[in-house]
Order: sequence, then structure tokens, then C-alpha cells
Amino acid sequence: MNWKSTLAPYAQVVEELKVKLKGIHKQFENESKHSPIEFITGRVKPVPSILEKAESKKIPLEDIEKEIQDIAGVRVVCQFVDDIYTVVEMIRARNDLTIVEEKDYVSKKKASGYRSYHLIIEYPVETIDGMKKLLAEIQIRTLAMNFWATNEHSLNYKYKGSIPANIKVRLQNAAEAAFQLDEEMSKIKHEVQEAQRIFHRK
Ligand code: 0O2
Ligand code: 0O2
Repeated sequence: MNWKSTLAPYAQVVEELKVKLKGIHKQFENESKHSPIEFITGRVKPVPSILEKAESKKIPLEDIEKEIQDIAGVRVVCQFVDDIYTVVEMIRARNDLTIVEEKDYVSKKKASGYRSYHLIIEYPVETIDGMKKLLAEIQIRTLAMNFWATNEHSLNYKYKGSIPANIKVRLQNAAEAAFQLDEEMSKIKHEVQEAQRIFHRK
């Protein structure tokens, strides 16, 4: 398997999606409107992670491009829960990509406590061999959800997927606290936005 040539178009997908999503952020900023996007990150899944996922899901190497949906991953982080749905609507309305699957772990959290909205998209990239349609995953979540997921991800890494029971309980509690934080912030959303508008004008 030539990883360099296989992954190069995925890197292009990540870069293009980041540019486009950052463009949305900039447009809101230029109009002094609250941007539903706080920041964007992205990455191409590292080869060892691809191999690990393929092995655990019993995916043969020749099928990874159609079976592993997050080789190209872009993450959109928002201030408020409402913003997640605004971003989802904006992506649904675009005609430069096709949504192939939606996973709403915002209204229905995963057993771990994980919350996020996932869109699996098909995205066309131009290569020197012609157009290629690749799968990519867009994760949309609030700052609080991101804080939780980042810490839980680190712990999973540290404990190789088997987090001790007492820490799992703490993570469940932390997930609930993050949820409460999002709920409370939503209630004062308009106050916060007004303050940010005034600050931005200055
Ligand atoms: P692992 O498990 O080895 O991936 P940037 O340069 O800021 O644009 P960067 O540096 O890739 O992008 O992002 P950041 O925020 O430093 O990444 C922190 C961790 O989140 C990294 O994991 C990234 O791989 C991961 N990450 C970032 N964006 C995404 C995304 O859209 N989807 C997924 N699934 N992961 C993402 P680690 O710690 O290297 O671990
Ligand atoms: P990484 O290191 O982020 O690249 P499925 O077949 O749908 O059950 P799949 O393909 O894992 O399984 O899809 P799912 O559950 O939608 O998760 C895809 C990605 O969401 C994961 O990528 C994580 O980035 C994130 N994610 C899902 N569940 C959790 C969770 O409990 N905690 C954290 N921190 N992140 C989660 P990868 O490939 O697992 O890893």
C-alpha cells in the first residue's frame, strides 16, 4: 500500500474544508454578526490509527477508503448548542458536497458520555488523475463538548481503551456537568452575544 499517494487527496480534502468553513466564520465576523463557528481543526488520520481501526473492524486494506469514514476529519467547534444546528443547516444547504450520513450524538449522547454532531460527507477533489470523490467526517460540537471529548480521548489513549471504573464514573459526572454548562450558557446566549457585539465594534 502506497500510503503517501493514498492519503495525499485526503489531506487536500481537509485543507479545502478548513478553508471553506473558515470562510463562513470570516463572513460573519465582517458583518459583525455572531458566528456559529468558534474555531476549526482538521487532520488526516495517522496511518497507525487507520491500521488499528481496520483491524478492530475487520476491514480488509483494499476496502479502507469506503469503510473508514474519518480518514479525513474536520472539527467545527461552536459556542452554543444552537450553533451546532445552524452549522449543520449551512452544510446541508451547500452544493459542493453530499451528506451520506448524519449521527446526532448531541440530542442522544453515546454510552461514554460523548456528545457531538457528525456528518459523513462525500467530497469531490480534483487530482492529476481526475476527480475523486472521498469520504470525510465533520464533527460539530460546543466548546464544553470539545473539552470533555479531548480529555476523555487522552484518557482512552493512556489506558488503551480500558479506563478504570472510578475514572469512568468521574467522566460521566463531567459529561453531565458539561451538559449543564451548555444549558446555562444557552439561557444567557443573547446577553453574551450582545456583549461580544459591543466589544467587537470597539
Ligand atoms: P490522535 O489519536 O493520534 O489523532 P491545526 O494545525 O490546529 O489546524 P491539528 O494540530 O491537527 O490542527 O489539531 P489539534 O487541535 O491540535 O488536534 C488535537 C487532537 O485532535 C489530535 O489528536 C488531532 O488528531 C485531533 N483532531 C483534530 N481535528 C480532528 C478532527 O476533525 N477529527 C478527529 N477525529 N480528530 C481531530 P492527537 O492528540 O494527535 O491524537
Ligand atoms: P480518533 O482518534 O478521533 O480518530 P460506528 O461504526 O459508527 O459505531 P465509528 O466509525 O467509530 O463507529 O463512528 P463514531 O462512533 O461516530 O465515531 C467516530 C469518531 O467520533 C471517533 O473517531 C472519535 O473521534 C469520535 N468519538 C466517538 N465516540 C467517542 C467517545 O466516546 N469519546 C471521544 N472522545 N470521541 C469519540 P475514532 O476513529 O474513534 O478516533
